[in-house]
Amino acid sequence: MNSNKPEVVFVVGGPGSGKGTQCDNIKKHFGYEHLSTGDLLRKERDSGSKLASQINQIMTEGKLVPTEILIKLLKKEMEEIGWNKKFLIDGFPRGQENIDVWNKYIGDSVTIKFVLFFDVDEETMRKRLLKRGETSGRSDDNEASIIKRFKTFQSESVPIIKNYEKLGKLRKVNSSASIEETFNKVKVLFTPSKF
Ligand code: B4P
Repeated sequence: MNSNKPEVVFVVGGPGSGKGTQCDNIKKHFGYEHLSTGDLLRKERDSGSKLASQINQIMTEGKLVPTEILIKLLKKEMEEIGWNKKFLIDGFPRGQENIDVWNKYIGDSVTIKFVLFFDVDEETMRKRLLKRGETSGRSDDNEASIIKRFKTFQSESVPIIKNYEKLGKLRKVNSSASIEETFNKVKVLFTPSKF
């Protein structure tokens, strides 16, 4: 890519679709910096900041945390890592507000390479999240929160994913198979011959 701007891949998909799992692999194989929006928000919540209880309540309800909170955390992290890197932004964007606030604070200062979408049915995601919930201690890995997270995904995220598809920016990977099989499909998208 002929630009000095940092390169960004947005990574989207339903809760439990394998975003974080595959980002770990992409980071190892292709040298990207991996920023998980969920992890950034959990870190802020656990820091005991004045936003902690608000963030915790919203996440447990499966809703989206106000983007103004998230974007500050994201921008700070990108600046600390260094603006000359390649970034995977995992769990972003999840709705139109995410996009609008991103455009306001970051926008043209980076190049969006593509939007990677992990597509998988709800039943598979539900099973994965409940299994993770046995050990994760996450306040949102339980049956009631999962149902709400699916609703938020359908109402907020699906419309913007469809729009990226229309714009030709979307790279869709079915992630219902094993982690290894899914990563084999992901690898193809990150090989230079695709660009
Ligand atoms: P996240 O932390 O992003 O939660 P997630 O959707 O469950 O994804 P995660 O990456 O953790 O899980 P993965 O699918 O890899 O977000 C949590 C909350 O934070 C949101 O609900 C929201 O409140 C807030 N938030 C986050 N981003 C936001 C934003 N942009 N704007 C506003 N609010 C935001 O993996 C799940 C499980 O499946 C794992 O146990 C994994 O091992 C397993 N798994 C993955 N792939 C598998 C495979 N192929 N086979 C078998 N198991 C697999």
